[in-house]
Amino acid sequence: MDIEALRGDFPILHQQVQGKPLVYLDSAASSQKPRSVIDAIVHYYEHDHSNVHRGSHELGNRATDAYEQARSRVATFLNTAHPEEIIFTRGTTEGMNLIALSLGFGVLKAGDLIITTEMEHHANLVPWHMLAERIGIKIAYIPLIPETGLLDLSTLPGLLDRKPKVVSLTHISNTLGTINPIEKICAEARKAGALTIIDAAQSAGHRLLDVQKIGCDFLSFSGHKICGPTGIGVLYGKKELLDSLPPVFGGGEMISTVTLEGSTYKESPSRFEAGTPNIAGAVGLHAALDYLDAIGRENIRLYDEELASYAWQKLSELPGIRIIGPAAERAGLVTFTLPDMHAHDIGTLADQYGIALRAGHHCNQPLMKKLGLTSTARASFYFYNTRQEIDYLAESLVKIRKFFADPR
Ligand code: C6P
Repeated sequence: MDIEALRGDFPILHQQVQGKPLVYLDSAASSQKPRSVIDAIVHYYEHDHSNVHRGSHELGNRATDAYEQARSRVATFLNTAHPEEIIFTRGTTEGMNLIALSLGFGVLKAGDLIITTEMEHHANLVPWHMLAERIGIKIAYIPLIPETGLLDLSTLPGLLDRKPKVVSLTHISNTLGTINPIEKICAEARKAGALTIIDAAQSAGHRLLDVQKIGCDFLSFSGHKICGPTGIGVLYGKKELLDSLPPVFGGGEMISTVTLEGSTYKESPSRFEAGTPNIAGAVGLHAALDYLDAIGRENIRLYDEELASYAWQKLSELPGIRIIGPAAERAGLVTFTLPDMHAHDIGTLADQYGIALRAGHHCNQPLMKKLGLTSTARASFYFYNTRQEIDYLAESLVKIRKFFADPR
């Protein structure tokens, strides 16, 4: 990969912040956007915008075509059996809520067991907590081994013996960088008769994802983390399951008939897409997927992992640093603490060097508690980052530590 050429595609990267060249190490929170995505959105609004699935006019048809082509493009990206298995959402969070609530409306009842893990983002915890409060589902967790940052999968057979209705977990941890063996877990869960849901927020756009190979029933990701715009995401679901599940939002476009007495609903994906969707977002996402596949997702995975292991090695040299998560086979991020420094101080001082890090609990409060921490700093990488940026991060952290110890 020609990283300098790729960096040239991202207008935002070429600026100074705090008087220093921007070093953007926060792509796990949200990635930056290449020119082709920005142009696709501008082109759509300048030429083709109207509402979708409604108009009998030229612009309505163009917008509908663009929206449905985006759906087909996502279907190819994930290797789904049908384009109708793609539901557009606002992002991973909405996708995880949509499937949890739909199951909660139609399938799950008091006492039913859901299995998830101790490393989940709140997007895969809070919806289940809400169903526990409202309908009395039970939740059990695959434990995290704090020393290795891996799941303790020796507990899985015992948990599956309890006949869970759903197994829902993250593919890649946004804090640990752990890559979970989702194919294996889905296969075991399926044998036990459970539905499987994958949070792919940190893996989509960073590696090949083939939902048929993974063998999951549902999978959710966000466009904004993979070079697409904010406000657009995807929930994949197996067609026969989606068509049998109740809708969550009601309104325009998702109905077959409405009378004053009640409504009947279309099949998927329409039954889950009430109201005017984010058409420009879908167009931007389409351009993002084309962009990523032109680079090659396997190339991106290898480069991400190379940067992560380089960063791990560089940052390990800092006295007293604690790096969280597995030492090897990790995704493109490194999360750490420095002695006697709050993560927010690290983030604020790194910003003075032009470096964008994320500091906090990363929407992983139970994970933080398990690790005995309240917050950490995180550097996360994408294909537009370089080893030089990691060197600069390591040098800046040395200066930050010195300054913090003696601010004079
Ligand atoms: N993690 C991070 O900085 P949304 O906000 O819906 O696009 O994605 C939610 C989400 C769900 N699952 C995982 C594993 C995630 O990492 C995220 C988003 C960001 O780590 C913001 S907290």
